[in-house]
Amino acid sequence: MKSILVTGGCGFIGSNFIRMQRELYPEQTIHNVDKLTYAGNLENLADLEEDPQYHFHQIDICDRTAILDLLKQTKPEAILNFAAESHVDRSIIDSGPFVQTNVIGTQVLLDGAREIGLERYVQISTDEVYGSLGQEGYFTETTPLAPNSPYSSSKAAADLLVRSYVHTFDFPAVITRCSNNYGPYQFPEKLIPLFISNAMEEKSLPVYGTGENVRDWIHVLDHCRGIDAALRKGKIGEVYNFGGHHELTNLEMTHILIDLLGKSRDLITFVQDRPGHDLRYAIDSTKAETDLGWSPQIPFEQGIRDTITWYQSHTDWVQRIKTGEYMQYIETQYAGRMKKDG
Ligand code: NAD
Ligand code: TDX
Repeated sequence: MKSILVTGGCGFIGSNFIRMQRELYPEQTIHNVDKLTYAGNLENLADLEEDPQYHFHQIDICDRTAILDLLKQTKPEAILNFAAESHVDRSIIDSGPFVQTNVIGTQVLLDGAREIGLERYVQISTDEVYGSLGQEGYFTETTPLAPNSPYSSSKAAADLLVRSYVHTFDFPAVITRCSNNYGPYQFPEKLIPLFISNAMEEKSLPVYGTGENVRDWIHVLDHCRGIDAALRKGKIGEVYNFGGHHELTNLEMTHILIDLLGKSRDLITFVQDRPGHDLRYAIDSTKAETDLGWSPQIPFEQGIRDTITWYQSHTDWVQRIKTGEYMQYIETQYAGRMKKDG
């Protein structure tokens, strides 16, 4: 492809995806559309600032006029929609921005894409749209949608909108649904970067409930490779699940981080549970493996060590985030939740 447009490219997964695209396809031009919310950080792609094939546009995907103008002006062959409000806990505090960006923003992109006759649209979705698993079983692409949080229901709404455009307008879209990502540039509100940076500062690690909830962890670059495969090899109208085949309880993950950092397990504090906390996510990615020739490549043991090393060597990046808005969020989210020390 000559030109692609990525939304949310200044966030965690989008910035890793753009960097990977520049390495894999040097001839390709990339337009990055990002509103720069609290989670968007120009520093994440500072290394591409001088790259003539990379163009940044500070635009809200909900701004219909600005999006349509940009699409007409740049005429990308594909759009990859990463832009979203992405943190479950924030969606519990206020679901407004989630409905706005995740649902309305997707609608604006779909309409704009139709107007310019786009060739390919990829909606970056999540395994959370399937709801929660018990101790057994896996999510497949045919698992019924049963989102439980305002975040996941806004993502499911967007998926259904995409599905309806495929069905009604023959719109050329695919949807990807991935499990929990970890890796460099993840905003330190999410479990892994929050716990790494807290532990590095000898601050407590707030484990929700009993820490028995299970997540299926995948390195962000494996997710990005899957999205690239879906973009180039995915069949229109199809959904592709990606997972890391690496399930851990939150407490197991916390112990791994503490041990690799050489810190004390006394830092763990069990706090009040997340309301509606999904018990377990686990992905069956057979379809992506069979149809896209994709499989995760980065062993968890290697990936998590590299991630810790990245945070240890990017303390400035973390410290620049840990100011005003961030500290206020941490106060709102964690003050008053303390249950008992463990
Ligand atoms: P993130 O919060 O790190 O980044 C989101 C980016 O979107 C930020 O750069 C932000 O500025 C931008 N953005 C937000 N609202 C916008 C708007 N209205 N207009 C333009 N830009 C806007 O999120 P992430 O973890 O990188 O997730 C990216 C996508 O992947 C999301 O759609 C998320 O649902 C999905 N996803 C994430 C995970 C995960 O584990 N993090 C797993 C599966 C799927
Ligand atoms: O302080 C914490 N304590 C804690 O116990 C935080 C921030 C999280 N947790 C738990 C909640 C979850 O069971 O850790 C687990 C992981 O939490 P998050 O990092 O917030 O991720 P999760 O809620 O699982 O959602 C993530 O994966 C799917 C992403 O944030 C979503 O964007 C993605 O769709």
